[in-house]
Amino acid sequence: MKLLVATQNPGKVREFRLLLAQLEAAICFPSDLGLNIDVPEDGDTYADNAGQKALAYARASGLLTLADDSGLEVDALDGAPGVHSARYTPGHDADRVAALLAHLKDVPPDQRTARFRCVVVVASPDGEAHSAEGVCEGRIASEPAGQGGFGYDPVFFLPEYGCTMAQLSQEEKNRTSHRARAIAAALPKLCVLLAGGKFG
Ligand code: ITT
Repeated sequence: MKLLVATQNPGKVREFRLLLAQLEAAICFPSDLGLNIDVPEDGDTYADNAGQKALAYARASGLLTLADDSGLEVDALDGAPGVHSARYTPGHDADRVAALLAHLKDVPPDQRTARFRCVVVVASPDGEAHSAEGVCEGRIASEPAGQGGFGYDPVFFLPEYGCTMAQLSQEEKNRTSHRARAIAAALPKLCVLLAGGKFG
C-alpha cells in the first residue's frame, strides 16, 4: 500500500518520514509523483484547510492521502497567528519570527504562553475523510535559539526541556510535537484504512 503525504514544506517532509516510518506502507510525497496542486488555504479552521489539501491530493493521485494544517497560537495575541501562521508576514521563516518577536516586545515572560496546534486529515479518493488533532504547549522566547526544525521552532520554548523546539534533535521533537501527537491520534484509523487495501 502507498500513502501520499500532501505537503510542500521540507521541514514537515523530514518529520513525516520519521513519524510514519513504522507504518506498513510506502510513504510518498507530491514531488515523487510530479504532483503540484495549488490548494487554497483559505478555510477558517485547521481542519478545513487540512481536509481541502488531503482531498484534492487524494482525488488527483488515486491514493490514500494524509495532510496537516498547523499553526502557532499566542495567548497575548488572542490566538494569532493561528491558521494564518504560514502567511503571518511575507518572506521567509526568519521574517515571520522577527515579526512575532516585534509584536511581543513589551510582553513579559509569564504572559508569553503559546501552543502549536496540528490537525491531520486522512482522505481517500472517494471522499472519505478522518481528522485528528495534536497540541504542544510552550512559551515564546525573547530571542531565537537553535538550528533544528523549521518555522517558529527557534522561538518556541519548551519549559520541560529548558530549550527551544529548534534546539531539540529531530527524534526529540518527534516525541513531543503537536504533529507527533496528531499522528499518534490518527494512527489507529490510518492503519485500518491501509489494511483495507482499497487504494494504491
Ligand atoms: P503545506 O501546506 O504544504 O503542508 P505550509 O508550510 O503551508 O506547508 P501550513 O499551512 O500548515 O503548512 O502552515 C503552517 C505554518 O505554521 C508553517 O509554515 C510554520 O510557519 C508554522 N508551523 C507549523 N508547524 C510548525 C512546527 O512544527 N514548527 C514550527 N513552525 C510550525
